[in-house]
Amino acid sequence: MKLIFAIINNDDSHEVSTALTKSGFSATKLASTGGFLMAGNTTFLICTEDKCVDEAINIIRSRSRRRTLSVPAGQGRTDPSAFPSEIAVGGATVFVTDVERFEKL
Ligand code: 2BA
Repeated sequence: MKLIFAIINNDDSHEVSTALTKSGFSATKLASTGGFLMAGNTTFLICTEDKCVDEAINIIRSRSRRRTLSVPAGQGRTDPSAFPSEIAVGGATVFVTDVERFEKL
């Protein structure tokens, strides 16, 4: 079993969620905040069989758009003078980890 963490733009979250559910995946959505921009995003937790990981990631990839955001000077934790006025965010940021034990009690 694997656990997929997928950090998704809030604007894509509903579509990702619907597509995963339609394909039979169980997912938990957590409200999260990016450490750099301090803007809201959605973190999906998806526990699934090893053989299904690529299918889940393909669903996420196809529903997560890359966006260019204008960022006001001073936003984000860097030197404001070095901060770009535009920044590319997403599609999704995905981590996959092993699950030692999975039970529903
Ligand atoms: P944020 O941390 O708010 O980052 C938003 C975007 O700002 C990032 O987009 C990236 O383009 C830029 N960025 C982040 N940290 C930066 C830095 N130290 N210097 C310059 N630019 C920086 P994405 O890479 O697409 O990330 C979108 C969101 O995914 C992040 O929101 C964060 O919530 C999560 N994320 C990305 N990489 C991560 C990682 N290695 N570990 C944990 N969460 C991560």
